[in-house]
Amino acid sequence: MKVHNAEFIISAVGPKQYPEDGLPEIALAGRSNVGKSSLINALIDRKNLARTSSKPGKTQTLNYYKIENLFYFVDLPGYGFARVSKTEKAKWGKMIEEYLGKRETLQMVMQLVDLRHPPTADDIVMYEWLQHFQVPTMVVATKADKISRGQWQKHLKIVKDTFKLKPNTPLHIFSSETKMGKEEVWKEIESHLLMNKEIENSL
Ligand SMILES: Nc1nc2c(ncn2[C@@H]2O[C@H](COP(=O)(O)OP(=O)(O)OP(=O)(O)O)[C@@H](O)[C@H]2O)c(=O)[nH]1
Ligand SMILES: [Mg+2]
Repeated sequence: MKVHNAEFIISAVGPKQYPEDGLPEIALAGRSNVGKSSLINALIDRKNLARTSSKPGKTQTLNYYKIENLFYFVDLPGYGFARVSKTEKAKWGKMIEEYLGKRETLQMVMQLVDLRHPPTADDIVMYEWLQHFQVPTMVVATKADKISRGQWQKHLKIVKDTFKLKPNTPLHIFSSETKMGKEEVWKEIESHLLMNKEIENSL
């Protein structure tokens, strides 16, 4: 999908601030610094619409980006950042659970992992939680440019095995740096959005 219109809507801290227009939402989950905001920017061909940072844990809110007036990307705050207080962690948990567990317009979660490393304990908890609540999930293994092509399959297998990935969970390799995997990820998003009849004609 070639995106012509993408705009930042709101940094929400709770349900009262979520948009009310009923458009479908694709959320991005993953460890802090894994590349969630970078992936949004890569998909929509914008350098810095979704704010990225070299300081992990920067995104502490749910950031809504409206794409072509068709759907939202929701950039979720990253987890697993060690230097966050207990209170902050509890606040994060409540916010995420409230969103992932109750948001009716949520269509799919893109769970990001770093292709270089096996998914962490936090990653596994998140994946299992999503499966338990039957949230459609796709896994994106990113930062692929940081390892050589010959290593990709080996690392993908580690991701698959560590998650005990369900056969119906798509897994894609990606790089925000080289844009590798962009088409495949878009295809996956589009096929999820197509399940929503109202947008079928607009894509
Ligand atoms: N080489 C390479 N670097 C990447 C890639 N994706 C992200 N990065 C870098 O990783 C760092 C973190 O990226 P972000 O997109 O800000 O990560 P995030 O998941 O949004 O992090 P939080 O907002 O803290 O949760 C930045 O310095 C990015 O430039 C990638 O595919 N390849
Ligand atoms: Mg971010």
